[in-house]
Amino acid sequence: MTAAAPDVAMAKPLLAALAGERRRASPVWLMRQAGRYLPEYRAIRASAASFLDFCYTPTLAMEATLQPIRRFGFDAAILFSDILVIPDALGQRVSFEEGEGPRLKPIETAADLAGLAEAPDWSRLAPVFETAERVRAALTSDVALIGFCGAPWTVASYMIAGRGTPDQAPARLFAYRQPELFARLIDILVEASAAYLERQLRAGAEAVQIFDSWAGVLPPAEFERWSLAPIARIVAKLRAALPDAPIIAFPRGAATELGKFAAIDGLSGIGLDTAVEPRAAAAALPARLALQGNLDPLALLAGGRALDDGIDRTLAGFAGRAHIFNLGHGILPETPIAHVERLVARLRKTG
Ligand code: 1CP
Repeated sequence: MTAAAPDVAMAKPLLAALAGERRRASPVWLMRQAGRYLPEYRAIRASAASFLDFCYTPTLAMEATLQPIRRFGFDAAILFSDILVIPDALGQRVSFEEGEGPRLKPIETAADLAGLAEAPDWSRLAPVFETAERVRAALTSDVALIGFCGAPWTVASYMIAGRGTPDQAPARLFAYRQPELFARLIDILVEASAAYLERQLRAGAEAVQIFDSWAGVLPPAEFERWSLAPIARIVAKLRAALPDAPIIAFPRGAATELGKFAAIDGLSGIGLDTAVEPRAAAAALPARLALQGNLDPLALLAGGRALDDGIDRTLAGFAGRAHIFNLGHGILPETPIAHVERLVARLRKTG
């Protein structure tokens, strides 16, 4: 964010890719790279009373952030937290039931919405920024720190349903039936998310990713209104505050609408899901964007030929573009550690 930024980008392969540089070896990190597939994560997770306590305890969150870096030598660490800390900080308390995922008191009425704070309680999120600061100080000079948030549509879908669902039908229905109210919720999330990312960047994050994990359940008109436009507003706000901050968007399932997404002004990279064909994406998406992805998490879980072929096809497809190797969605908890080791070894050998 200073005159030194290009040198930093040179030293850190992830930042170089986000600045548009092509290198022989694609830098690599994996979505959800910290977590239950790691025995050392399960061990420290057991020491916190709840998942949110875990996220809000800097010593533990820092350790969870660094575990996959120590084990695999990834090119980027992603701050250990969750997208649902934003509803939590807006006053819609979040809990995580063992083995069942998140639980929130669903937002159903105008009164429920009015019960939310206008802005996050930043004191509740202070441990997240402290974690970012500490992790950044602990990383070696070649590893970048990524901060993140959920996209307004994805976060709103959990706030409305109060839990994970297969297709976010509760939020889609809410948006059809009460569009003004839904727009109000999205507005709150746009403001909160932009400010949250800015604070992560000022605390030590060097790039940010906006996870729109549920973009793909929306028909095109709703997609533009609830997924695309709010993310474009966040990017514009962040660009105004921090002109050089690298921003990645991950619109999972965007499919035919991916091109519109890639056209968002100010994006540095775009995360591609498993359904995207690398060669077609490399040919179609604007050259100014780094492309991130998109090995099938199930190929990583399966290992063997499926893994090796998947890696090789991914690399071949994105050849010629600034590329960040990643999965098409988060790593699965059953993934064998040896397969992740094999992935990193193959990427570094190919490079
Ligand atoms: O007890 C536990 O260990 C809970 C499992 C867990 C973990 C490890 C949850 C609950 N969140 C996380 C961490 C997390 N979540 C990270 C950390 C950094 C990393 O290593 O990548 C990140 C980036 C997230 C982001 C997140 N949370 C997303 C977007 C990415 C994606 O996978 O689509 C979503 C949708 C969530 C919500 C959430 N949090 C946790 C769960 C189980 C879920 C999914 C709920 C559902 O839809 O059923």
